[in-house]
Amino acid sequence: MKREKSQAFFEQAQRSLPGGVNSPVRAFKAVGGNPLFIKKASGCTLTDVDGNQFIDYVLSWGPMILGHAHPQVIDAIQKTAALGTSFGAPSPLEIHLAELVQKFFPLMERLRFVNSGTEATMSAIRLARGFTKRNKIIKCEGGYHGHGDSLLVKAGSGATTLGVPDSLGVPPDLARDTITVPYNDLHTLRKILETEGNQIACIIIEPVPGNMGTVIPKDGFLPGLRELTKPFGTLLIFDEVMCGFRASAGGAQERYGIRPDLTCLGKVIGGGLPVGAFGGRQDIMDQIAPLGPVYQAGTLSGNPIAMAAGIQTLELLKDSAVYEQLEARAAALEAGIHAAAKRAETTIQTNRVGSQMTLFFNDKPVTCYQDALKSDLARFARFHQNLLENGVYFPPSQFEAFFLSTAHTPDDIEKTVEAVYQAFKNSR
Ligand code: KE4
Repeated sequence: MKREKSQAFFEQAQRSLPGGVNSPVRAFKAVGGNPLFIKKASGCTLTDVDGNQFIDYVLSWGPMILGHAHPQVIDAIQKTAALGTSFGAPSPLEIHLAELVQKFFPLMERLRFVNSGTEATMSAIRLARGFTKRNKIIKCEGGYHGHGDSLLVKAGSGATTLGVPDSLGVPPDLARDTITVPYNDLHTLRKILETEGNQIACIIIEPVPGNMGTVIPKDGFLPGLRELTKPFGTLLIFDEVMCGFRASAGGAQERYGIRPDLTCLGKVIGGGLPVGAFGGRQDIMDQIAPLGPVYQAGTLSGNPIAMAAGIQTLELLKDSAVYEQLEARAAALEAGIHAAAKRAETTIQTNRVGSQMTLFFNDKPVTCYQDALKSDLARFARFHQNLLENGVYFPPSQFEAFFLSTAHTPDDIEKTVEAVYQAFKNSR
């Protein structure tokens, strides 16, 4: 595979951008080799600057659920941009997207748009602290909620990938207020709440984690979590930035029938443009400025072009046939991966919820962060590089999820399964 142009861009990029990238996990550090620089994308295909084409399962880390450069989304962006790119004042587009989001997430009685998932979770925990007048928060080890200081404690995703789950620069006094528990472990959670529950503002959780790789909630875990928090007045925040629109159209809260107090969204709601959102119970959200004393703001929040991309994306996701197709394609890919593993006499695990999935090089089922850490990272690296050579683009980390879009065809799935089989064989 030719990589000269990507190599040249990577060398040039490192002279202005730390590590040559604008987000660490893109640097390919965990899988070796250097990142590919992308020229264009359409449907489920990425084309890099050397002209190599790949079937894409990163999909910009989730947002591109309709595939890249969907004609109706591009048209909405172009038409809106021609009317002005940013007003710094409210526009009807913000109401339109907010009301659309509420159709998928009706528990978000009030919501606020921001520009990233990080801003959404950072704002949500400040709100929880302001509403409860408590400082401590609980998160799961291996959970990733963006790079807000309080949340970079035993964080997953790129933080684990690069071996910095507890980032330098986070004041120890702040980190001390973040308690971590294992995912899928109600016993530990119960013990902590029983001893200090009345000091804990919130639990923030990926109800279906994707940042330790995808992990499936054990029966009873999410309902138990909800019930455990109530007596202590600890708020339950579902970070559905990734699993929203992936676990189901209404995310994990719809799939598992759980009523969180607050929800954070991102990725899909921007249709590939920078949008995040946090929202939930009106009595809590009314504490947000300008109504209440919890401050939160943003120059480009509710940006008209981003709103237009999100509106068009969610309008198209209202069609139930979309989710029937996503489920069928994701199930076919998962089955194909297991068939390829059997053929290649390779032991793997897969965890899939809806159109979000992870393939683990692991002898045992992965039910939490500690399980995920036992995966064979060297084998994953060789597998990933081999897949690339065979024209398939998986996330460059064992601690990430990959995704399906409505643009992936049965033929793409078939090609992917063959590439996976070759990569199993050649990565031994
Ligand atoms: P952003 O600030 O990256 O938009 O969202 C942060 C975030 C919050 N919550 C969850 C559950 C998330 O998965 C994320 C971001 N996901 C990572 C990929 N695992 C983004 C990719 C990256 O960091 O470059």
